[in-house]
Amino acid sequence: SDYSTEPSRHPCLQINSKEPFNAEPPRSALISSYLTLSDFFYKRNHGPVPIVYDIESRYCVSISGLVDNPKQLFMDDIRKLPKYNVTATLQCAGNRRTAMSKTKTVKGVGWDVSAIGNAVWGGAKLADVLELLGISKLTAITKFNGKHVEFVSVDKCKEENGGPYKASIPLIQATNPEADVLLAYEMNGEPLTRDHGYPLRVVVPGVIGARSVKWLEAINIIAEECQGFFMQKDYKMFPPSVNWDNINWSTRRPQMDFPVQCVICSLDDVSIIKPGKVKISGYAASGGGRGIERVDVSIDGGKSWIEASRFQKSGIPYITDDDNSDKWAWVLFEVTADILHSTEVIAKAVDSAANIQPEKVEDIWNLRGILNTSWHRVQVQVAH
Ligand code: MTE
Ligand code: MO
Repeated sequence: SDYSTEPSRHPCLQINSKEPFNAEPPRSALISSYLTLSDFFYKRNHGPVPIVYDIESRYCVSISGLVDNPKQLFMDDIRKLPKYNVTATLQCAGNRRTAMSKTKTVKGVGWDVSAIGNAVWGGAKLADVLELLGISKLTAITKFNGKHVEFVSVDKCKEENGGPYKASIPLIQATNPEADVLLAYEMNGEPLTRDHGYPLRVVVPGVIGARSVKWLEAINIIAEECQGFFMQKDYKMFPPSVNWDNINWSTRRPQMDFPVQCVICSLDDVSIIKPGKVKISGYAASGGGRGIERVDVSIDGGKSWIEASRFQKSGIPYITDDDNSDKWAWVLFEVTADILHSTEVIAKAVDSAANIQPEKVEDIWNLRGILNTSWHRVQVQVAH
């Protein structure tokens, strides 16, 4: 593969893998604003970043498969559809993998806590695109029951033996306007950057990042879920008893929604502080459009808990699952506590379906190191 035409990146990023490029921002960048700037947004690639030419005249997405009239959509056709701005958090299923690996080694690129970001994605709704082909939410139930929509990229990756990255979602989700699945050409009001999928990417809100295919080339309506590597041989959740000798990939479904997550970003794994008031802040997010009901913080290793305040847009109080809250987006949280002795600080969240996080990473250990949503713990050492 050829990595000679990679885009330039912000020097603050911590590089977890150079080729393909995988990098995350420092923790502090995540809580500096509700929307993550694209420079600071984690980058998770499986091959070289493709260069897509002739955006206005030649670049197009072909839509085919189980449809009577396949179609080619040019950028102009996509821009002509109603434009939606959806604020959605994208999180890699491998976020916090490095911490899971400390229990027992897992396979995969290491990530600290910043394989996550929150952006306003601008583009057309996939539901509107499919409507152009005569596929509505209703026909998805009647004529196309159980079918999937496959997204195929331009990039080439070794896991697909040099073929393109791909993934699929159920057609019923793709045709549901309320699921807000986008073909996005903008991120935070600017054209997508090359790292994030220029000129066009899929954004599937509330679902692990792996399904939001970048550099979109084709959409296929297919009878069953996509048979690609990242759907069938990766991004599946296994119990701790499964290892590389006894794994049977076909026994598990591809992971879609992400579970409730919460991370402290104002402190490092180990921080040395002066005794006194400490601001503890970070992010919490859940999948499937579930809001964050509560964030609990402990400054005594989990013996007692204080409720943190939650917010999205500053100044506006966050109300869980309210019409004015961004349902696909994270909340930032904040609490100030008096810390006088060295201790363990912990944060955990509850989502609007009352889902909670596992206490110990050991209980959810899995060989691919995905979905580490265990209570986030940091050590604070008080220097007198
Ligand atoms: N799409 C393509 N074409 N190639 C990829 O390597 N990586 C996926 C997804 N879409 C990937 C892709 C994964 S695993 C994640 S977590 C997100 O893109 C990361 O998106 P980002 O780099 O914009 O943060
Ligand atoms: Mo990912």
